[in-house]
Order: sequence, then C-alpha cells, then structure tokens
Amino acid sequence: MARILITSALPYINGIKHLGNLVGSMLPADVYARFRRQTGDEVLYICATDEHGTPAELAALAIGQSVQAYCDEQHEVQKRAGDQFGLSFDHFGRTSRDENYILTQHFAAKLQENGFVEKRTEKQVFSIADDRFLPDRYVEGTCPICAYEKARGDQCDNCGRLLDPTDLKDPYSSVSGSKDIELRDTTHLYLLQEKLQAPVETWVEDHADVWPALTLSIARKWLKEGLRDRAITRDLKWGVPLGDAFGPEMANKVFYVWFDAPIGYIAATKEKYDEWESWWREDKGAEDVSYVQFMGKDNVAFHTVSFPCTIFGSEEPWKKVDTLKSLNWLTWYGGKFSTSEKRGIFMDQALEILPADYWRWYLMANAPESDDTSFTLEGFAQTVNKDLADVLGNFVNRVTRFCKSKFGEEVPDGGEVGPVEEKLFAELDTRIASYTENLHAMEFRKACADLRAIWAAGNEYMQEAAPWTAFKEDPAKAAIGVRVGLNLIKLFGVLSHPIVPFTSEKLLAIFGTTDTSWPTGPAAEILTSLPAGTSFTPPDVLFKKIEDSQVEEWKETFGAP
Ligand code: B3M
Ligand code: ZN
Repeated sequence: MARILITSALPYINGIKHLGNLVGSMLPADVYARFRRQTGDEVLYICATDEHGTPAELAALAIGQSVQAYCDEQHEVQKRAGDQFGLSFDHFGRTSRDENYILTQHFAAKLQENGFVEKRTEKQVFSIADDRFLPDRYVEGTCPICAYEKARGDQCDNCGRLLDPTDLKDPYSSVSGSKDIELRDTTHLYLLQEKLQAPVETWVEDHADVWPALTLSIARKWLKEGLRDRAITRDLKWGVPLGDAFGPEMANKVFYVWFDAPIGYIAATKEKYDEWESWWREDKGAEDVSYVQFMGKDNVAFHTVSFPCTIFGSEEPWKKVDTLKSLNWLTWYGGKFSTSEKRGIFMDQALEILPADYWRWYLMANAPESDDTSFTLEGFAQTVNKDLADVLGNFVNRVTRFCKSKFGEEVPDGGEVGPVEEKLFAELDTRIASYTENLHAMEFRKACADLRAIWAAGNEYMQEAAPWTAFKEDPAKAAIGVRVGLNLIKLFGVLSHPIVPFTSEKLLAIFGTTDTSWPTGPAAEILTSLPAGTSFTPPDVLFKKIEDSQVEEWKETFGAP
C-alpha cells in the first residue's frame, strides 16, 4: 500500500470557477485520487481556496463587502460546487486560516535566518484617491508604442508589449479611474532566488525522466532564463501579515499571495490532521510519501521553481513534489473562458442544466492534455448522447429490463461459458490492463477511450450473445448471456467510479453494493462472480439524451459564438 499525497492548484477566491478551471486541476486530481483509493492506496487529497491578494480585495470592494465576509461566503460557494461535482477532497481548506499565517511566517523567518531574503526599497505607483499602492496591472494609460488607451502597467493588451507603469502616458488608477497618482518609495522583502538557482535546477533535472513533457519544458524555460530575485511582500491590508520579525517599517505589510498560496497546501493539511507532518516532513514519516500535483500550465513555474525556492531556502526537510501533471487550456469555442468577463460556463450553471457526471465524462474524455481543446456545446451533446446514453445507458437498460421480463429480478442460473464469452473475456483483459495503466500514468484521454471501449465491448457481446433471440429455443444460452451482462454492469460500476462516480454508485446499487475495489483477476473470473440467484433492482434511465433544441437554448443562454 502506497501513500499518495495529491493536491490540485488552489482555486482563487474571486467567484465560482468555470469548466476550464475545473478540468485544469481539480477534476483530474479527483479522478486520480479516486482511482488510487480504489487500488487500495492510502490517499490524501488536499485543496483550499486561495484567498489573498488585490483581486480579492477589489472584488469585495466592488460589492461593498468586507474582504473577510466576501471570502467566507465565496469559500462556501466553491466548497458546495466542489461537493456537487463529486470532488472528493479529504480536506478543502482556506489560505486565510491561522495555520497558513503561522507556516508562512515560519518559512519567511527561515529564509531570513538562512540569508535568502533582503530588504529593497523601490518606487511604486501610489493612488491618492484610492489610498493604496497599485500593482502594475491596476495602473492603466496610453501605450507608448501603439497608443492604445487602455494599456495596463504590466503589458499592453493591444500590441502585446511588456511595460512598466512608468512607460504609460496619462496613467490612471484602474480601481477608481483617478489620475491623482504618484511614485512613492516603498520597502519590500526580496527572496534571493538567484542564490537558489543551483539546488532547484539540480532537483528539476533529477526528475527529467519522470515529469511530463509540458511540465519539464516550462520549468527548464524559466531556469534557462535564470531565476531573478523577487519581492515576496506587498503593501496591502488583506494577507498574511509580516508581524514584527522584519522591523517596524514592515509590520503593516503582507506577504505576496503567490508566496503564501503554495504553503497553503501544507497549512490546509494541518487544519484538519494532527498527523499532518507525516505527510509533509521527511524527518517525520513523509519519506515514503509520493506527492502528485495537478495544475494548469500557467501555474507550473510557481510550482517547479518559485515554491521550490521557498522550500530549498528553508533548509528544512519538507516534502517536495514528485510528479506534476499540468494541463493546457480548455477554450470556450476557441476563445478564452473568462471569470472577469463571465465568459463560458461556470460550475454552478453547469449543474443547473445537467448532473455532474455528464460534465465529468465530457471534460475528462476531452481533457486538454497534449494541446488546448475547444469546448463546444455541440461537441458536449454529441459525446454525452453517444458515449453515455447510447453506449453505457442503453446497455444497462437493455440487460436489466430483459432479465426482469424473462427471468425476474435475480441473476439467472444455467448455461455455460462458450466462445462468445471467451472472446469478450480476452478483449476485456487487454482493455482493463490498458485502462489501469493509463490511469496510473494520468493519461486521462486515453483512459477514457479505454473505458468507452470497455462499455462498447459489452454492447458487442450482447449483440452476439443475443439472449432475446436465444430465449425461446435455448433458455440456458439466454441465461448465460444475461448473467454475463449483469456481471458486466457491476464491473462497469467499479471501473467507471473515477470518472463518473455518481453513475458508478447507481450501477453498484443495482446489486446492493458499494464496493469499488479495483478488479485484479482475469475477466473470466470477474464476469462470473455474481452468483446465480443474486437479486437486483433495475435502475431508472441513467442518462437523458440532449436534444438539439437544448443545445440551441444553451448557446443562447451562455452567449456561445
Ligand atoms: N490560485 C491559480 C490561479 O488563480 C492559483 C493557484 C494557486 S496554487 C498554490 O491562477
Ligand atoms: Zn500597445
């Protein structure tokens, strides 16, 4: 039994996540966590809301709420949506809790003690009207290159040029629109990443054989450019306070959100488990833990380079990630899903129109693994109708109904395994092995293709065994066909659990079981394991087909192009 620690990138607090966020980290992590639990491993799947930083402050301000109240509320909203999607977090914490304050301050103190932080004074834009320093992207003005009037202080969205706020002509605060802004001196703590390049680089290269290509290429790109020292504090009120450890002039500042957020993985574990160190400290039991992180590609640099700098700099034996599964973008009809512009479908809206498994199946079967993938409602409807309704749903319906009408609500006796069954068993042996391997490798699209092929093999078998035609002349032949068919339903219930857990539960409930242990023996044994006489309850229709008219309606509702 292996010990598997799993984390998915912490969803930012400013509102419910869209389907792109979901498939980029939390959903694949959940699939993997469920699978590893089924194979008998000890799994700890941790996530949390990432609550600090300017966007949270501004979102709260915009609706006249205190940022604490805003985060309290949004945390609950995200937690509920996660539950409804079946995300099986062992704990869903919050980076604004005490545990994270304490650990973040601890890491900063260690970095200071070990000579990896330094104070530096610099000039930053201060908005007098807003009474706050403005992060670069909240300063807007006219682009010096292309004259676009809404260029941001970090970059011009029109010509793509990287900018400094001081490059802008006629700069103003994008928070209030005020032009009453000036440059002021401010002092920040810098993490001396240049000094930490060597250990981080060695560590990355040590994983060159095991990290997926996308992860490795991003990490290498950053290392090749050379790590630069970076400010880990901000002039904000909402965040982990520096306290008095760094001098009185620093006491009113907070840590940068990207400094405290990854520490949140550890802190969230500590929120719930007294034995949290056995997962996170190599000197306290975590040396045999295997740690897997899931995230979208924009987060990879923070996890392969920045956060490792914090850990290496602490010079303490913290558990470091073993494998990072990173995903590309899911796009909304080829464009961007966007939280700020409310473009796309969000988790709560998705569940208002269809149950979680419809989305889970589509998203995982089309996970943006090797490339960005376009979400379309048309593609969604097609996948659901074909895979879930026609292949899986129809199979279950046909077998249970036929059995009920001819043999009653129990597994029929009689008949013997023949060549048709042998052929099915052989195919399933290969497919299940491949499915298992792909789940282990976190190759989710391939895994879904295997699962679909397993369902389809069931249909083909029923087609050939054709108990409905056999029944009159040869009831024993019909009985073996139905018996294997019922066994297949139970097997589908187990194998489908990682991807479509609610459906899995329904399939297993047909036979009154909840046992999802991963199958190990040969298919010939598995598919004869339900003894004759076992009673079952035919389920209601598992999946409803999506009508063209619904697709049209949703396209309208969600503003599909
Ligand atoms: N909250 C993801 C994002 O907002 C970010 C992940 C943090 S993981 C420690 O892009
Ligand atoms: Zn420009």
